[in-house]
Amino acid sequence: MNANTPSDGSPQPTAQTVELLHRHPSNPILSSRDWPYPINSVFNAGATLLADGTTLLLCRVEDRRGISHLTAARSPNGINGWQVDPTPTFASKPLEFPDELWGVEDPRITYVPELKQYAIAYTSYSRGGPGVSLAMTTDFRSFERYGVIMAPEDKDAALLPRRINGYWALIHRPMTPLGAHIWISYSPDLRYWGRHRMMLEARRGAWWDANKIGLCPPLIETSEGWLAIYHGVHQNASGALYRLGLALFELDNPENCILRGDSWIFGPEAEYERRGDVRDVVFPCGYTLSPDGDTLNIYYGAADSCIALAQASLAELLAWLKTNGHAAEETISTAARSDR
Ligand code: BMA
Repeated sequence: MNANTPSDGSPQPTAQTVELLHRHPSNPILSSRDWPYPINSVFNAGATLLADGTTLLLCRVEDRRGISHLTAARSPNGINGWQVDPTPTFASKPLEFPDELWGVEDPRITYVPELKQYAIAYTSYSRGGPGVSLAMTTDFRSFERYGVIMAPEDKDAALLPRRINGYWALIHRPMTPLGAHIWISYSPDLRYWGRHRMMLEARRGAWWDANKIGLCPPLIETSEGWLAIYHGVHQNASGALYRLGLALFELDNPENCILRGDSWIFGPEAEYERRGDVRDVVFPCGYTLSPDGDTLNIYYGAADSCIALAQASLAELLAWLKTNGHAAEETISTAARSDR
């Protein structure tokens, strides 16, 4: 039992004495003003480091019809000097892929060494609601689309970079009668998916992550487990508040949660996070790891209007989780008791 676990099982506040995610002074690092063609907004970007050290962001761009597409922006340092593709890099193709009728959103990029390709899991907005689609690429110029791999309503998906016990694994967030929880599914070939398991449950009641959670960037592989940065959506009288929390999962069995933090670690505070098309949203879809092997560069959409950067130490995130986290059953039983 963790030092913070209360003896009577009641929810206890955990002290957050340190800032774990540090906003970059250049924030926001990209907005509609930087775009080479007219758009409404640019936010929720997938991220990866290319072989030559270039940071590539695959940005969700909402056009002036309300339909989103993805456009690549490249920078030598991941902060400024962005070269934005002059036209949409990955636009929906509703004639060939009807599930993309109302656009493509919120990409998560995973480099897959076995395939020597990048996998992009993204939301395809169909008549039936948002679903999860997959595309593969080597260069972010041409793409092989696999189409919808998780039927609506489902989103917030990312592929793991390697097979788990012989199977590819996808994290995603289906809406089910049980609620909006994080699930994992497995596939032998990236096309046919099964063995669906819930891996992290939204809490209930007054919690910051009650009722609706979703994976943010792809899971981060560490020697201690897969680290998840996930969002919780707190509904209150003025709308929804998107904040971020941490959880850690077993390396060889990622559906098993080792630790989950009780408090959120990052929430909307800066002006560009609090005001925009959708107020009070921080929504990362990608990260890169700096050459020091510890600094995470977390790229997040702010207020559905621009892209910002926050930096964190991987070692500090893990240390925080060890001190402030609980084993999954303890958290779930605490949540179960607290919502009665
Ligand atoms: C979520 C997603 C995100 C968006 C967020 C806040 O449901 O659709 O794309 O940033 O809502 O509007």
